[in-house]
Amino acid sequence: MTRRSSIPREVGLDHTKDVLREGYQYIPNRKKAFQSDFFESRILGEKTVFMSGEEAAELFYDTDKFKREGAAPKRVQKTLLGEHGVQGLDGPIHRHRKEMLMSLMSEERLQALDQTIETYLEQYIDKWEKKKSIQLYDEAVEMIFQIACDWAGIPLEQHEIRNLAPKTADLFESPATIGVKQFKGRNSRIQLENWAKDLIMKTREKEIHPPEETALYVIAWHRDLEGKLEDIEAVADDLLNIIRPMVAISIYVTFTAHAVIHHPKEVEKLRAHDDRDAYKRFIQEVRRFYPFFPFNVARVKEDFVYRGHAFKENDQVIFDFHGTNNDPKIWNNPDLFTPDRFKDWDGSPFNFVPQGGGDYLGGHRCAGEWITIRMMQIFLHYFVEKIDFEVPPQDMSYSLVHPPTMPKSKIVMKNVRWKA
Ligand code: HEM
Ligand code: MYR
Repeated sequence: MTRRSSIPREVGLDHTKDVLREGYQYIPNRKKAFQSDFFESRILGEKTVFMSGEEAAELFYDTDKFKREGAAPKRVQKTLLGEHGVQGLDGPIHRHRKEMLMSLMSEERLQALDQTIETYLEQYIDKWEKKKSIQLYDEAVEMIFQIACDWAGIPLEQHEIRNLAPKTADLFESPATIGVKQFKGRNSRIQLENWAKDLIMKTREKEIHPPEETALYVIAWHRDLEGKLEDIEAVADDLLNIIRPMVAISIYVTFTAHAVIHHPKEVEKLRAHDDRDAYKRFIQEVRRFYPFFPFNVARVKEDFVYRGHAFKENDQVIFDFHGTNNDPKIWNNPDLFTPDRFKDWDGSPFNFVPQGGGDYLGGHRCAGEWITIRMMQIFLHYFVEKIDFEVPPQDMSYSLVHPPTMPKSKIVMKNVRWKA
């Protein structure tokens, strides 16, 4: 007897164009139309199961069912991720490399990072005071690139900052583009991989001496499961897997400012000082509410049946981060910005997934989630308690189509000054 699949199917030959046209909304639109968290369609010439919501997250992060080898599209590997980093690994090799990355996230190292962030923020605010206005996103990219390198034990020459900071931003700005922007992203990756390899070689040859606790040291000296120094291509990608996404926090910094500007009542609650978790809740709500990473892709490891649907080895599946964070079955009034909703959040690893879900070591959940939250909290604290600024007329709207998105004006702040 054959079981009928309970997963609706979108008719038509290929829907890649619809994914490009609808962006963050492609999956949520069909989820609504089909009244189903799971549906089948075809993109990039392949049958694909799309899934969204809490049950879908639990399935997607089941590493017995799905793998990442050969999952990411080439245009994403050649820009955002690299071809040899931790994102494309499975099983014991993945865990071994992920343990190395997670070892960089100890409370001590996070505290050191907090300090570094504050030092740079203070320098930049002194600089901003001397200018009429600043564009927050571009300032954040340049500042956080230096913060990331400083924290990671990477020596930087002054001229490298202006060259390499925007190239790092190209990596996450280009994966979903075609034409000139895609070409630029690929070129920036080639240059940054050469830079990373050079740093690792110089560390191994003791030409430079990053402190033992830093990312550069740990990554350069990491050994594989057979005890050999890791392949340089692999660890260069993983060094960039620290620097690049730290710089990508610039997008969240920009959305944090957007939220501060648009929700003065919520900002007043932060200033009330009677509730230490209020900052964290505000940041969690920024990560839930604003679109960033739209979805991710995996492949079926071995045949299995779920909801009557036969998942076949190597079939493509796509899980919807943004739609899960805005799922009305999980969140009341998801389109309202309401930090207090996090007072009652159950902490599930499957219903709030701005940086992926599931397990850090056993799965592919983002290694930098704690860094992201802490860095955003520090920026928020400065926006709310340390500086004053004016907001000149500008277009702060953001598209829900092209990932990653951000406010069109990149947030212009005028007359930035320290609070008296
Ligand atoms: C993986 C988002 C910041 C390092 C991921 C994933 C997402 C994500 C969606 C994939 C989860 C999956 O595959 O299912 C973000 C966002 C960030 C951010 C929106 C905000 C800017 C960071 C930071 C770091 C980092 C600051 C490091 C310092 C990584 C690494 C992985 C990853 C190494 C791969 C994990 C693995 O494959 O096991 N991130 N991330 N990310 N992220 Fe982040
Ligand atoms: C990072 O640098 O790892 C964090 C932020 C990256 C955001 C990139 C968003 C666009 C990616 C589209 C990917 C589609 C994957 C199939």
